[in-house]
Amino acid sequence: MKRVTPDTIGHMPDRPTAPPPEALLITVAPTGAETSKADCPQLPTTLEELVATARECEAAGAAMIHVHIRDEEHRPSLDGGRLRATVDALRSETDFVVQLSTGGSVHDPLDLRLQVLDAAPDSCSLTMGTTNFGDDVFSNPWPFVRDLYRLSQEREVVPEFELFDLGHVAALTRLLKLDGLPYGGKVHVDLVMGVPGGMPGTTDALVAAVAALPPEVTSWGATGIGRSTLAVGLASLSKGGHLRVGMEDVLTLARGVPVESNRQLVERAVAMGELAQRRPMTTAEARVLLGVRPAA
Ligand code: KMH
Ligand code: ZN
Repeated sequence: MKRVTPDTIGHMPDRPTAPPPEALLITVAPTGAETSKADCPQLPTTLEELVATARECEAAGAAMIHVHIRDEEHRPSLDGGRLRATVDALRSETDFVVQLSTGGSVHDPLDLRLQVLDAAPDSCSLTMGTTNFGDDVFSNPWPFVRDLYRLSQEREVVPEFELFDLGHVAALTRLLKLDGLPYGGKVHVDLVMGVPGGMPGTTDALVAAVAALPPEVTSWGATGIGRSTLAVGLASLSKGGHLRVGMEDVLTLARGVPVESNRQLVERAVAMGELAQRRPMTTAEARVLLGVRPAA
């Protein structure tokens, strides 16, 4: 066995350590399922565009990527082969924690949404209840939530609990009581605020949601849809939370100023974090925070 001396310590492989409180997890959600390529040609919809965006965003300071994929016609897709190819490409081209959306689009059937885990991502989104979503309904019946959760435990995929409403906080409390902790033992939550039909993207709503989180929650972040992005981001930072940004959630930098690339949104999140004396978390730190396996 190798003896550990002060001389050898510097040469030992890095041990994963818990990130310090000032480390800020920035998640980028670059594509989503709601915006069409025709309306927004700069939206990354092909695998090549997604990988290029991912590399830029990782270099800018993001540590996790929340992925929705598209088909050849740029329409939302849950195709298993494409999902696996996407996970493989992101793993080989970046160090990102790769999170696949199980929410898909509002038109995706529940059975296909469960099959997303076949692509073996590091993490998956898991929404805690049904929500009105503009004129549509984002369907997440309780038995589906439990099936997806138990499947994530079985497959060793770390869920990120997406909470669109205060009722979803109560549902998370109930789920953890019934089915125990996620794979990896950590409980990470993302408050998705400002969806028409969900909780508003305000500081007051964020404070109420954070106050109601169950004690098992080990980390949380927030994202504000559309115009609420800045209010929610600043509120999250001031409460010690993390940030999700990206073209899934917002398409303008200011009134009438379109987002040209996801990198711009990550850079703005880094700048907001700097003001709050929070530095971007590394991908290795994010893995420890979330309970995801170290990169291969
Ligand atoms: N596209 C929305 C209907 C998720 O990724 O898990 C659902 C969504 C949430 O984006
Ligand atoms: Zn999503």
